[in-house]
Amino acid sequence: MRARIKEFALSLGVDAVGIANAADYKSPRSPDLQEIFPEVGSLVVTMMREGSQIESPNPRIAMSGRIDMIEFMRGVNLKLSRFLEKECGARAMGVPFSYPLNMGEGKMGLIGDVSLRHAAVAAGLGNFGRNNLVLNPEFGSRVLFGAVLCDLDLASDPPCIEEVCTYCDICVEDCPAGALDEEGRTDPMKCLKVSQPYGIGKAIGFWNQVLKKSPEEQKRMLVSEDFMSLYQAQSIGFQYNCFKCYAGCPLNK
Ligand code: B12
Repeated sequence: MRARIKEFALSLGVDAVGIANAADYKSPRSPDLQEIFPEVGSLVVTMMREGSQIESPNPRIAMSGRIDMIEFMRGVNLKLSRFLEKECGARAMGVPFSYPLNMGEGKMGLIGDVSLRHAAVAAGLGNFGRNNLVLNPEFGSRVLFGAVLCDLDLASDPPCIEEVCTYCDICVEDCPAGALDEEGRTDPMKCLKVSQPYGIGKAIGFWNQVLKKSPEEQKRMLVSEDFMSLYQAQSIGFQYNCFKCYAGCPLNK
């Protein structure tokens, strides 16, 4: 059955697929998988290489490549879930590629319901590098992951034992926010400030300013580039303006 599942996933156009038994998924800060799906047995983890679009100095072109990837991976999740349910007699649940995220206290959108990096490691698709991203031996760090949980009890693929990252530190030097300075940890606030300039922090600051201004100044603020950009970011979802911690990774060349 695992061969059929993998063959189907690859036929959808993903670059690689791995399987992890739920017992091998270990992500200490993430919620238990059983809280999401009590009968969970395995994770089918898919991987897609990101294209050259993220190298564009034009942030809209770079982000548009990411939006296409999100749409594509959402389609993969749906088709794979349907395959698992119709052809394998399983129950299946797709994992959000990025969002929705739990915005509750202590989480604040920084911890996914399933950690796709830890899922990828458990499915043998790679291991963590200096940039705290999961690197794949064939494609390097320019890869994104998706996953579907199912109640089949499948064995995990063999772990990736080879050290993929060369610890050249180019990712650390390339990070404009200094978010990777401490080894083994990404500073989320430093990262967010640069990578999502029209994220929630900017929105809070903007509306705090609006409240303090005169009616005339408020009118001007509502036609400013800042407001228009916030409006756009809110209508299309999270918007990344930075891809530098993996775009310059020499393993992608
Ligand atoms: C929230 C989130 C963020 C937050 C918080 C990041 C964080 N510290 O986890 C912010 C906004 C900062 C962020 C930034 C980015 N993200 Co993000 N993000 C997520 C999301 C939605 C949840 C992550 C999560 O649950 N983290 C909380 C827990 C799991 O982290 P943790 O327990 O603290 O574990 C961390 C450390 O302890 C350490 N770690 C743990 N075990 C080990 C083991 C070893 C050996 C080492 C060295 C380190 C290490 O690394 C972990 C990650 O920092 C995932 C999607 C998903 N559902 O997984 C995408 C995801 C992780 N993001 C991704 C990407 C690509 C990015 C960005 C490049 C932005 C962009 N342009 O796309 C940057 C990269 C920043 C970086 N270099 O770390 C990809 C990563 C793909 C990959 N190849 O690994 C994911 C998986 C999305 C996807 N569908 O593919 N992200």
